[in-house]
Amino acid sequence: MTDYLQQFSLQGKVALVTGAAYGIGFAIAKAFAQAGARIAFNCRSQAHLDKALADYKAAGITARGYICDVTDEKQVQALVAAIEKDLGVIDILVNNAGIIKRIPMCEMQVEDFRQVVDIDLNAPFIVSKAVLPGMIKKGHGKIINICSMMSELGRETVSAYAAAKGGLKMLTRNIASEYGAANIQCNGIGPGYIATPQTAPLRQPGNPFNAFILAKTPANRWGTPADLEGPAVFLASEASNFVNGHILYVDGGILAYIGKQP
Ligand code: NAP
Ligand code: GCO
Repeated sequence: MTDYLQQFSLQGKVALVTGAAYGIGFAIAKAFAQAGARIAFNCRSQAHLDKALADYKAAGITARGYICDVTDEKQVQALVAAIEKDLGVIDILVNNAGIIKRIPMCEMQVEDFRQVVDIDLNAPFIVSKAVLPGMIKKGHGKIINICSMMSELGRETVSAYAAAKGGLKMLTRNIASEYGAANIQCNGIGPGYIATPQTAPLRQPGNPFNAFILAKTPANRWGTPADLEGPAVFLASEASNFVNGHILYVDGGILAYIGKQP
């Protein structure tokens, strides 16, 4: 009997996970390594990079780290060239790097709006455009865009983030449409509310948002980065070769639930 689980293996693959110094990206990159992939990651801060390399090493993972701002096309092109030289042509890209600014729209400066859209939407375009030629030449590729609940829902103070993540959902579908014939699958992961530095302000003791999210989540808990590892390995592996343009929500059921009665 063939080894059924082999279809989930990432053995021999080169994966780039952007913004994987910590948080969700770190967990996904770690899972990819444990599934056999060679890992490249980037971030903007040397201090974050140095700590991340130590953290990957502590997890038994040899990851290649690079300083690169994903909004800068020349830096991204140099990043992809360096990874191809160090590890080989990129088979798997996870557009994970992202920021959020929680400001009421009428108080938000346009520069703040532009920065969120630049990192959360324009950068996935830039990085995907940089890796697609290698994937096309190789005859296969996987692109995974980290979307959000805000790809489907709005809420106060996150107008820029919701606009960007809504756009990222449609960029995902368009890459799937345009490059499916080249055997490239582009899908999204839509995490629910995950305990990372990005959501730390929402989880401060006494912040009513914490109870709010627990009431909106059937699982009645915040997600952890580890909850995203299996879904990410699935979408990066041959097991998902006929899954294309799909946003896989990993949210504990938030999108299915009206919320716990007070
Ligand atoms: P995080 O803890 O804030 O980590 C963000 C990562 O992105 C960091 O490594 C950061 O490193 C990097 N980064 C930010 N801007 C960058 C840029 N311009 N160029 C390169 N790297 C950059 O965030 P997270 O919670 O892990 O979230 C990761 C992704 O999941 C984001 O796209 C986020 O929108 C999405 N998401 C998060 C949640 C959640 O509840 N946490 C839910 C749904 C979706 P440097 O600052 O050192 O550059
Ligand atoms: C917020 C949160 C969310 C999460 C995530 C939910 O302020 O509402 O930061 O946006 O980060 O995107 O899926």
